Amino acid sequence: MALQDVFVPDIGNYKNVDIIEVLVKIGDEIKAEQSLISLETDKATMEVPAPIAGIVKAIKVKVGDKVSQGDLILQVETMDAKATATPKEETKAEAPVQNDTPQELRVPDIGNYKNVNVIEVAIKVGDVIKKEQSLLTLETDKATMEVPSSMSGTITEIKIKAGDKVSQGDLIGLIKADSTSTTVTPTTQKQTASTAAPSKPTPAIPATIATPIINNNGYIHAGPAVRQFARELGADLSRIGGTGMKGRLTREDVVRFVKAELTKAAQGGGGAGLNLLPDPQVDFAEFGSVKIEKLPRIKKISGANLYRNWVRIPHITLFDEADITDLEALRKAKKAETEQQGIKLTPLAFLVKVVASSLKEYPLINSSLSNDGESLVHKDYVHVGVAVDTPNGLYVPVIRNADQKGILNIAKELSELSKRAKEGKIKPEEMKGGTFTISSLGSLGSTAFTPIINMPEVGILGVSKSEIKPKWDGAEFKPRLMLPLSLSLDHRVVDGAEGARFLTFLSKALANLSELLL
Ligand code: CAO
Repeated sequence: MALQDVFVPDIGNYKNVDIIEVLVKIGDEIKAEQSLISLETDKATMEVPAPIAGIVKAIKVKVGDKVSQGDLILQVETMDAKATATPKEETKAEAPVQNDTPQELRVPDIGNYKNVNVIEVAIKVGDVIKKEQSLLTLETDKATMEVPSSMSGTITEIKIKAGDKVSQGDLIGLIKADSTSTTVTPTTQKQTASTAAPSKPTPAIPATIATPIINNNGYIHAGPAVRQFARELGADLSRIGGTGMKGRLTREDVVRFVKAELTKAAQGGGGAGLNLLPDPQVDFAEFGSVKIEKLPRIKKISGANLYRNWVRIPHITLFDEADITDLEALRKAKKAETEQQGIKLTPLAFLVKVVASSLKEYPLINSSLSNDGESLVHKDYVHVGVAVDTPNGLYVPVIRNADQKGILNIAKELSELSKRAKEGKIKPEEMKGGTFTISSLGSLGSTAFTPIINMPEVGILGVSKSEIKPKWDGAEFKPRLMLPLSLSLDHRVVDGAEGARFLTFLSKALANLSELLL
């Protein structure tokens, strides 16, 4: 390990360039290529990446300093020497053009890059924008660049969408230039955004929230590293107020914003606005001796999923009993024979088959909500997940195309999958792609329960222990084996009436299995 000086590299012809952000602090462990400082000239914003990996031992510059090539930035205790990196550059557009008729906005000189990914289009038709306001964000494997507008005016047409690839000179859109607007400096973007779109004023900053949450109305002043960091955390930059030099968004702003959101969520607030009381903080040892045991990993993962599913999905649960007297007679008749083939034939295999066939009749219950919640995704396949209780927690392996398989094949697959799940040998891909889940507590007991839907599925069938009950056949009471069913549905997708029709169909199909099989 050695202490190594890191200098400002070749930054073109620029001299005495403003440092607008210092992205590391003493003690940080940095990687080669990680951004160290952001520089801003009147033409471009650049980030200076680390030429080597190591630990930051001293920082020789601060925000507001002016630097040129060769100036000392910081000292790093090296761990791994890497090739020298070149600065990343956010290129800005060329000189303004003003005209009364719509003008073309084109991709300016973006260095040697070609076919660069458009990751964000920051404008829409009708937007009134200011010169230097960001139009697009481009991303190469080396840098993220913002393309600012070369003039003020009203956007009349957009020719590019996120996901497109662009090169210098490509048409971004058309703008009706605003002849009355004057040049706006690129660094006053918050002011720019609010004056540019007076119909959408920037909301007041709530005094109670540590991180100002604002709507930037388009132009977000943040460097590539901060954008990348925010993307990794899923933080929406347009909701974060920049506290850096000239209103620039810093890494700390993102961290503060995410912390504030997490705190709100933990307190039951957050987007859901539940405004719950905080959890009770109980010292259990006060009431007797206790032992503390860490939750197993799978329990933590499935717990977080169950919690989200319970809170986010409006569940409706319907209960019914299916007469499985004939089904059980058939199962018992076949049991010895199938055992010789090494197959354990339990009621669950019949259930998987009958549920899969019923889902073909009621495809809504086999559907999912699209990610944006605006559409339904209908699936042509039926993959049934089965909840398996294991010493490590709950696993849900999936039986694919269960509607097309015979009961014996399903029984074989089921015992093989549940055996491997219980041994912790199930693969993640064997638990993906389910369209509906069955959770059977039949071998264990219980008369009914409220199963939690496995998002993004919209239904789950809970099965409890079958029991012989007296059933009136119109002339006399007969002993019938009744199987309790508990069907939970996502009420956003399936109404109770459709759910009841599905459950009745399923119960009848279980009672008249021979009809279904024929
Ligand atoms: N009613 C009465 N008996 C039942 C039954 C039911 N609904 N379902 C199964 N049984 C019987 C079986 O017939 C078998 O008896 P025989 O050996 O006499 O035939 C016995 O119970 C044991 O069955 P099994 O558990 O070996 O097999 P299975 O196919 O019923 O279940 C599996 C497999 C993997 C689903 C089960 O082992 C399991 O893990 N269940 C728990 C699921 C769970 O925890 N769900 C979550 C609930 S919410 O947290």
